[in-house]
Amino acid sequence: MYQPKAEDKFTFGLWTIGNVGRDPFGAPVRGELSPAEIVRILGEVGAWGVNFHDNDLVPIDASPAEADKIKAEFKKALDDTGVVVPMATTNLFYDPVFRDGAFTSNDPKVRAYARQKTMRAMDLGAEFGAKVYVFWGGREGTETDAGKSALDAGKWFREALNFLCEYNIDQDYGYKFALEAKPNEPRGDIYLPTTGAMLGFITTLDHPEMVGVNPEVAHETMAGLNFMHAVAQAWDAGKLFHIDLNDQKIGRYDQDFRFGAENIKQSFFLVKFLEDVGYSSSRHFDAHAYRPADLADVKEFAKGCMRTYLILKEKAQQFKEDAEIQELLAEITADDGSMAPFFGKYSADKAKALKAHTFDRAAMAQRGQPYEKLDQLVFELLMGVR
Ligand code: GLT
Ligand code: MN
Ligand code: MN
Repeated sequence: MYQPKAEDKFTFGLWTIGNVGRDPFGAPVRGELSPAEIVRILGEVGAWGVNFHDNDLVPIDASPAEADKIKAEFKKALDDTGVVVPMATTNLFYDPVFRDGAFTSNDPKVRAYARQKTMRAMDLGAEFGAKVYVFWGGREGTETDAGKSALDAGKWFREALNFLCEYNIDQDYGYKFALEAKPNEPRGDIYLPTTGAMLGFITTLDHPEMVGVNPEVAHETMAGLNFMHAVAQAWDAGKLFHIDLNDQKIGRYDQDFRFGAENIKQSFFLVKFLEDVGYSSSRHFDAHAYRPADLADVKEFAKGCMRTYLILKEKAQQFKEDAEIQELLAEITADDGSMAPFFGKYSADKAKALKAHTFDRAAMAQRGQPYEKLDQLVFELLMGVR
């Protein structure tokens, strides 16, 4: 039971399984794994896919011969295990050149270099069949607003994305771009800090149909927001191209914990949402093992992410089949149809009729909702006592 299958589309980044446990206060605690080794681990634990930044696969200073060797080994591991590459992205944050951002750096040379690096990374992703291309602007922000115009930064970011959309068309790569928001870290403030901000920004692009979002649990939660609500808005807009699943305590640094490690109920509502609407793109775990973990425990971390998702998926099914829960829901959402003439599209007659209608406000205000009872039932369902 709870064995991952290909149709679950569970994916991990090279940087997640390969995370060496470095943090701002401490050196790596785990050894480096080659991309091919990571693919074999993913095959072993039953994941469907692997995603990468350009430099997770090919180090930034690799010679062409070194790059060819790494790519050949990676390709062999993919072929041996059946692991696929659904998503690729660019590392526009690690190298010192990006100290003041990439597409929004004040230095035009850096802005141009960021475009060049991204086009090359798109080539690399396409070579391995990636169809989703993620943009996480980790360094696109400021510590002080004294020296950078937020308006210019927005224009530069828009122009870069427009340029790269055209490159996508030119090369016939068929990528869907997925913008990933984060409120802060590593910058003091990152531009377009929420999924909602990204959704608004997308409508200003030349090819809005090509661009969607990649919301991450940890990032909305850092800002104290309800992640599932952001996901629902993205879904409603037809923009949920990818999702980064992990977990996080509110208000902390970006913890990227194992999916479901922190907030079981929120994770349940998220899985329930994704399953109810029929989300069918990658379920990507952008998480890493706790720093004390060794390699054996890293594998437990990866298995745990997928197993938790599948357990919560089963709970979502139980929620649907639970008679008492469904009865309560029917009561909560009851509709006798008497208001139907006032809903739907506007017409002058409808407006006139609604204005003339008499509501018994006091009686309406008397009606409570049994959310306490329902929520307790959800809790008991999740605890396995129903
Ligand atoms: C980095 C970041 C993630 C992004 C990755 C894609 S890199 O690990 O913390 O949230 O999704 O660039
Ligand atoms: Mn994160
Ligand atoms: Mn992420």
